[in-house]
Amino acid sequence: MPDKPTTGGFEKTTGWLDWYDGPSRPAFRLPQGAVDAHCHVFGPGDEFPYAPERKYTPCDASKRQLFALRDHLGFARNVIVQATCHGADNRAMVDACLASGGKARGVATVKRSVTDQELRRLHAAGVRGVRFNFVKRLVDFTPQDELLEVAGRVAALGWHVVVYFEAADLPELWSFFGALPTTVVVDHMGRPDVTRPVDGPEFALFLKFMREHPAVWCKVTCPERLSDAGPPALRGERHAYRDVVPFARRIVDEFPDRVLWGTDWPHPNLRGHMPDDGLLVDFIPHIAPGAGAQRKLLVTNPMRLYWPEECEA
Ligand code: 0GY
Repeated sequence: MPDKPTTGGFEKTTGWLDWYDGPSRPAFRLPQGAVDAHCHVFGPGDEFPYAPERKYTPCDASKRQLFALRDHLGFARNVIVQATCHGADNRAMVDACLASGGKARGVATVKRSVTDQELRRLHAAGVRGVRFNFVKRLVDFTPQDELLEVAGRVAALGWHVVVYFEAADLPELWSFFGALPTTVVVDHMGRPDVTRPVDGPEFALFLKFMREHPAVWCKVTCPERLSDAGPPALRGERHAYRDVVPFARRIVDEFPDRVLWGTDWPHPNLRGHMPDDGLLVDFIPHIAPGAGAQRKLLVTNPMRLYWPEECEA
């Protein structure tokens, strides 16, 4: 079969920049049991409507398309993260987790008003974390006392908190993150400005943050969002997003037991270009050279966080 299609020919509806159809087959062979620990499902909108308060409208990206991509790239499992365009309505994510046959776990968005019964229902569906989003272009403000209360309730279920913020906002969020009573997972390396030096003060602050907080983990994800250099200029060159490599590699080298990786498919809210997910997988050996680091990044670490019952004590 040629490299495409991977999506089974399902109809796509556009409303935003469409995700990349027919991703290439990665040259890098993922280790057995690899987890795509950051991806989304969107809608379909007529079944799972988008939130009225959303800041963007994505193209539909269904669970079947996600599972087809998983198999095409060579992943065994997914962690499906609730995106802001679905607000605190977790139905599409939960539906995908339930349909995955145990191959997907989820990260939800919940409000202070969420009931204990609903939290238990989410847990039974496979949810193991909540996401707090501080990116101002994506969400309206939520008071920190409300977030702390939610964090306390989900920590009791053994869940963690995923946080998404811009690097410039780390200083003001530092003490709040430090006060969270459970594991904290930072999305996309805290969005460093990769045009600045990897040894510069901004990224040094992020490394210090991880050093001083052993419960903080990091997703070394989204080179396509962070890169200034962009995808490969030359056709056939598979080493994309070179300017992001030193940042991700620094984190993987120093914190090999606290890193996760994911595709971010279907790459919501992205301008400029849509990444080839096969090329994104080929980014991995550049940031995690060596089978040991790759195994931790792609298998051991996400399994510890999302399928701990399958890990040996
Ligand atoms: C991502 C990144 C983005 C969007 C969201 O929840 C979201 O809408 O996270 C972004 O726009 O940077 O991880 O999907």
